[in-house]
Amino acid sequence: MPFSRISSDLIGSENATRLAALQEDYEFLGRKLARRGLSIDRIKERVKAFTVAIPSWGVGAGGTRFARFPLAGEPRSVWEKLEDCSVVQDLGRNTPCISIHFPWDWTDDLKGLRQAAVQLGLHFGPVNSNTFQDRPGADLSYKYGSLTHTDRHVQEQAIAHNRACIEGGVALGSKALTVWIGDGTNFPGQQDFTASFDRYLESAEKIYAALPGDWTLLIEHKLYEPAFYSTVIQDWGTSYIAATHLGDRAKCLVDLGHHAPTVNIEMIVARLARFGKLGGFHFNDSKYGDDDLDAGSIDPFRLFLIFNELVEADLRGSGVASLEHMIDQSHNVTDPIESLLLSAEAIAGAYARALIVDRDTLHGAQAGNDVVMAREQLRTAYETPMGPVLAMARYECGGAIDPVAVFRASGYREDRARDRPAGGGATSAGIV
Ligand code: PSV
Ligand code: MN
Repeated sequence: MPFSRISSDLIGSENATRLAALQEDYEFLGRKLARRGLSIDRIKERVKAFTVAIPSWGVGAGGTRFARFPLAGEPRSVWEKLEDCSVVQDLGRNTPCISIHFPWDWTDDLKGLRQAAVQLGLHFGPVNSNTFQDRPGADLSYKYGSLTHTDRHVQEQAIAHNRACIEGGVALGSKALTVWIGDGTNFPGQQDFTASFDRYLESAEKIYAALPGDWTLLIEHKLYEPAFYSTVIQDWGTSYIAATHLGDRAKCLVDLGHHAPTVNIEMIVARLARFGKLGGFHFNDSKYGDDDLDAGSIDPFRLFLIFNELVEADLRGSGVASLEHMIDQSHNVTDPIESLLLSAEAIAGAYARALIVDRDTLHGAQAGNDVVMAREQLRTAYETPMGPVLAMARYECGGAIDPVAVFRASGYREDRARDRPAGGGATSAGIV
């Protein structure tokens, strides 16, 4: 399929109108950071090396359990999703990786899909399996569970699907499988908590055994939904137990929306990292539950505190450098491309701020119980506007200084609304 791209000429001409201002802001910030003993160029290089994966399902319009409002020009196939992902990458330059979801994105031409991705400067990250929905025509239903179902045949069907995801992922060059199950109960007494977790472990062992040697199994926990009374893999403790039970290549994936509203997620991150079980993230933001809002849009400070723990873990040598960073959002009322650009920027921005925390002063203040001074180190870093570093990193990598402005100027969405007429068949439930 011939792909539409944002022209580099447009990016160049739009950048030309903003470059002088960016240089001025970058130099000013550089002087400010230098007074704190920090090299802005060094931080910029670390930002350039940071990437976050885009969820294939995130480029289509999302929805709620009440409705989904389609977006004119949204992708209708995995190929068109790839096309939109390449726009995000071409403009933002920190999202070269796509996290795919099977069977939503299934195609018989996985080889062609991989080649197309390479042609667009993209590659595939963790594969997400889906046993939370019934597949049309499937023999058995997941209504009462999948990997933890009381019927061994349903369990086997769910295991086989995960094995197929691994095979598909191998064809795409992926190196990880993310397993999130919707299994749980709606009523007290509906299931035996212990027996259902035992069934999970039994199923997960079989999936783990099918992993290629260089693959990681990412276990994603979630407090509630679609089950409303109990969830089998409901929290990080359960996820940690499962990952420990399975082996070294099983790790925990933290989706920021999968916790009760006041839970201290940054502390969970510190714990998992300390014991080598942190595998990656699904970034998003929320106010009430698993809202799947844009990362950093509601509580950017929490995002910063999470990255602060990651930088600490990195300094301790906890092996967090190779984490799978992914976005998992549902864009119900925004253009997904714009949301993804801004989310990826917010995530990279949280990382950049975490990099400029004065660690020596912080650690000294912690050791001496100087509460105010410790707190001040985080606040000072958090309140430093790192926008010029992010924009300069993007610019130097060939991206747009102002990605959303260039996206709007390109007319990409209007063009896709014309050449992607609606009704071409959705490739996901749409409500994610
Ligand atoms: C579940 O809420 C989840 O976070 C899992 O990652 C799914 O795979 C994804 O959302 C898409 O529905
Ligand atoms: Mn998720």
